Amino acid sequence: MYETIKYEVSGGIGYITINRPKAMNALNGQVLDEIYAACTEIEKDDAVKAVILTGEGKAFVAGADIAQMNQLDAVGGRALMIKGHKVMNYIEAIEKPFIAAVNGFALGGGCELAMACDIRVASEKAKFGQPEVNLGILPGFGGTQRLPRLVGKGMAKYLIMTADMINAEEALRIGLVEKVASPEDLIPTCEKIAQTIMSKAPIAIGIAKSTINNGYDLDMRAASTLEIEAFTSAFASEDKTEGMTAFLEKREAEFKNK
Ligand code: DAK
Repeated sequence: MYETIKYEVSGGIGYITINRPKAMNALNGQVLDEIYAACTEIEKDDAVKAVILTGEGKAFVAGADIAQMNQLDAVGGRALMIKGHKVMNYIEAIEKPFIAAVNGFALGGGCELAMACDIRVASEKAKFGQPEVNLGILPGFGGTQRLPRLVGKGMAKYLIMTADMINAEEALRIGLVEKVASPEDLIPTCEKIAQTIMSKAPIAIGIAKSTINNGYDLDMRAASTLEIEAFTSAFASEDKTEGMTAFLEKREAEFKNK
């Protein structure tokens, strides 16, 4: 069904693997369409409780497809940009955890895709960068906005203006990734994180994700109101009764996503 990605579900985890290794998994319109389509499946499918997004071969994603971009006029560029933003925003909107398993180069749109995920784990071989200024452009899939939110304004400007590539250790130090693993341990590390999250109350996890994402740009008063409403929704769930009862009965909770 998909040509540029692989998508499979196993043990409650949806695995999206971007699969254009000969082009370093560069994001063209088709890849973006297929990631979006996989996200539609993920959103609908109750069997999928968490997602791991990775790349085939030595790159995670080496950016937007330069060959395709080079053919586009401003109108085509704008359409591609809207498509890219739709994908990134959709990943943020789905109330399930997305973990980026950054196996190699995460450049430009690749770094932006990883930043749209909830948690990033880097292989020791990963390299991050926003090299757009080398091409006469600037980050176009949300990088000027998500990067400063993750690493601070100064470091974001440094990375975007110098186009410097940084390694996994530096990405960890500046807060661009949450963990670093050896290449062999990358997927198992992501699976362990996914399994830990999957053992918690799914409604609470989903609402926590949307509350963090939606509250981040609000002022504190509006954000606090958002949290009160979000908390109230989780408080009304059967999982809240189960979680608290299980604690008091000194047993493991069995959450039902209700
Ligand atoms: N696009 C298309 N092809 C790419 C590519 C890319 N981003 N990155 C690599 N490839 C292709 C290479 O052209 C090469 O193809 P062949 O020559 O084999 O046909 C093949 O992948 C292998 O690449 P290399 O031979 O270069 O491999 P190396 O190991 O030597 O180097 C590298 C790996 C990742 C360091 C290098 O390939 C590289 O620097 N790649 C480009 C990185 C980059 O500048 N990425 C683009 C960032 S700009 C917008 C929306 C969003 C964006 C822009 C506009 N709007 C719609 C307007 C976002 C832009 C970006 O992401």
